[in-house]
Amino acid sequence: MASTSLPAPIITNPTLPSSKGFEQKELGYGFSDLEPYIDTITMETHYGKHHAGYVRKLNAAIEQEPKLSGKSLEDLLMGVSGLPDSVKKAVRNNGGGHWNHTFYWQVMSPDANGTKPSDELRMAMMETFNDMESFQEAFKKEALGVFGSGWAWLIKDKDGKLKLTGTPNQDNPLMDVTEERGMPILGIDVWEHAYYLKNKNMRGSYVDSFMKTINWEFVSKMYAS
Ligand code: MN3
Repeated sequence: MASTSLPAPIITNPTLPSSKGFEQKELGYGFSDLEPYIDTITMETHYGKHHAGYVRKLNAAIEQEPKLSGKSLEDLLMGVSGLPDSVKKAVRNNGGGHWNHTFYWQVMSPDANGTKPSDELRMAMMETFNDMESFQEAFKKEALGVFGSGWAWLIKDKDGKLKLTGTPNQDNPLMDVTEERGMPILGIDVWEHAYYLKNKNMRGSYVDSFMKTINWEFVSKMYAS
């Protein structure tokens, strides 16, 4: 049975809709800036078509249930099991899609090289994974283990412990329909649309490339929040 309690820690910067509904944040870097790790066409399509589509469909669902308007995206996701049946599935899929992609674009950075986990995060990672190499192996294994479309996450659970987990489709660990709940601090999209143009069916080579784009300053910030 899905738990109704909120995951702790609660997000400190909720994603609020404007008068026009939810909007995509600017990417913050160019479509070609993650080359050679993530290719330009994938970024362009992924941000401009896939992510934009989730936002459009999320807003269309909220319009059908005006009492949900004005709620933060995190509130909607943390209470998704209790939403009206008319919009539950649409909010789960498209609200999840909007949150997950907004997060994913920030995890990656063209300036990732040289960023490092904060001392606090490094200690927590050592405690859970022993060393960075073992973490990378475990993270890759989690990403490869997601069957079909979904995401792999590093989360901070309600006791502050780090954990790896995977979710199907656009689910994420904030949702009250998810088994392993917690605050995502790192996440990778393993839908084929995230890598197929460049890596074809080689998810592992995409995961290796993705690892080189991780902005550890962002991950550390999420861990501290
Ligand atoms: Mn995607």
